[in-house]
Amino acid sequence: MQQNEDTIVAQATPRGRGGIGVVRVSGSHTTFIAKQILGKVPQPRQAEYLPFLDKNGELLDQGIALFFKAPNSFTGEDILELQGHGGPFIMDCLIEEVVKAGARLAEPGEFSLRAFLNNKIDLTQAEAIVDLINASSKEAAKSALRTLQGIFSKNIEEIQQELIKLRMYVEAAIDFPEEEIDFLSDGIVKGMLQSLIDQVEGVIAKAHQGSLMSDGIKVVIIGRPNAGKSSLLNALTGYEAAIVADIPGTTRDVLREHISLDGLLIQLVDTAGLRIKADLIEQEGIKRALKETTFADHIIIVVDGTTTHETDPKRLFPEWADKIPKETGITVLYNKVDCLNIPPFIEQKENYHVVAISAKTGAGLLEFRKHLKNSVGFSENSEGNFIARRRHLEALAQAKQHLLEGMFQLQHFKAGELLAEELRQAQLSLDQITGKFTSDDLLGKIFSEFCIGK
Ligand SMILES: Nc1nc2c(ncn2[C@@H]2O[C@H](COP(=O)(O)OP(=O)(O)OP(=O)(O)O)[C@@H](O)[C@H]2O)c(=O)[nH]1
Ligand SMILES: [Mg+2]
Repeated sequence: MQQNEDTIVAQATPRGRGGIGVVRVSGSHTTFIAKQILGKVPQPRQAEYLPFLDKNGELLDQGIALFFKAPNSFTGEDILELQGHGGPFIMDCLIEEVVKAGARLAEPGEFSLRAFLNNKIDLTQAEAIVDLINASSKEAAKSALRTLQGIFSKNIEEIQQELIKLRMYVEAAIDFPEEEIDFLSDGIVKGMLQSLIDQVEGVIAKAHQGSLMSDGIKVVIIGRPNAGKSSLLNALTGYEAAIVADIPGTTRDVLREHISLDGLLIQLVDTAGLRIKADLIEQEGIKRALKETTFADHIIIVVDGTTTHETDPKRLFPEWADKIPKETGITVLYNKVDCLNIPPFIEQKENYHVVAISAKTGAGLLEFRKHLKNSVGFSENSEGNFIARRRHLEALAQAKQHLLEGMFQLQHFKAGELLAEELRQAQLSLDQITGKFTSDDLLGKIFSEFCIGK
């Protein structure tokens, strides 16, 4: 375990006034700093009530000091926690003294980065810390905790163990060319490979749920002016987030709201109504609206049922519908059923759904919410899920792709060498998830998302 020469300090509690505020110090100068500020190094893991002193021995504050001796600490280094009174001024003075004693201010996520570099936690666990802190629902918090406990990593490691076994088997076959064909034809390799593919698919399903809770999805609402887009936004958020008026062209800017549907995190985007005749500002709004759709996971096209029976996106928006990426889900929201005297309904079409509701009265809204969850594959049962991110899903998808390619090489060409290479690549992809093999760039990106003091 490496004690970092460079000793870091940061406030671990949020800034502002509170009963207590915690300053955290980590690195090899920690004991020296403890002696400077407390006059002693506290017994490891024993809370001591001590005065906090400045350089001239004057009292700054007094509170609880906790010392964790390396390697038995969060970062794996010596850690000192000073729990003082939580006022911004006192906290700043305390941090200043720690800096004078030889520490420097920590970068965002630096404590967690050190924990990772010292093998205290792996990458999925480091990310789960952020997800737990940011969790906005019970389901998300539970899933983040499962990842933090290492359940996600354990799933990945189990797959890796089997992958290593299979690689050894295949490499052995290559080393004995006269027996290679037998080796590869005896069904064992195929069986092991298939089982690996099934396991990766299983983890992908659970990770997908998890990523819906941490990264969430982006849902963009578009349609003609006055169709009821802003009314829908308000109905889903439950408050008057957007101005609603019967004047076409009311919304000109892009409006964003975050909602959670039973743990599914959604960024909802309301946009300017699409029409040809628009003034300059509205034209800019329309341009922005269309730009939003290119990054959407799901698009809701709101149609005013009192003006048309048309629900086919291609006929509604011939100039634009073709540009929607194929993988983006589309729901046509047939709005204002209250004026049509028909009940709400859901109908599945070839590559989109039609959902009829009234954004004004709320009729059909419950079914629409359910439909939204279903259409992105979100299940309410979060048991066994772990929080995961898009980057994990991408790595898992890559691993699966290599395994499938390996299967192809095996079945069609009995190509042992190519199979071995695909297996090796699959392993590299999985290594990226836990951080065994991760570029510095990626590490920098991951830890910079943390806030200071974590
Ligand atoms: N009867 C009825 N009226 C609705 C419904 N939804 C919206 N409206 C009305 O339709 C008008 C336009 O609603 P908005 O939500 O502002 O429409 P919009 O699509 O955001 O319009 P722009 O921002 O101009 O593009 C308002 O007068 C709403 O009260 C509905 O389900 N039933
Ligand atoms: Mg609007």
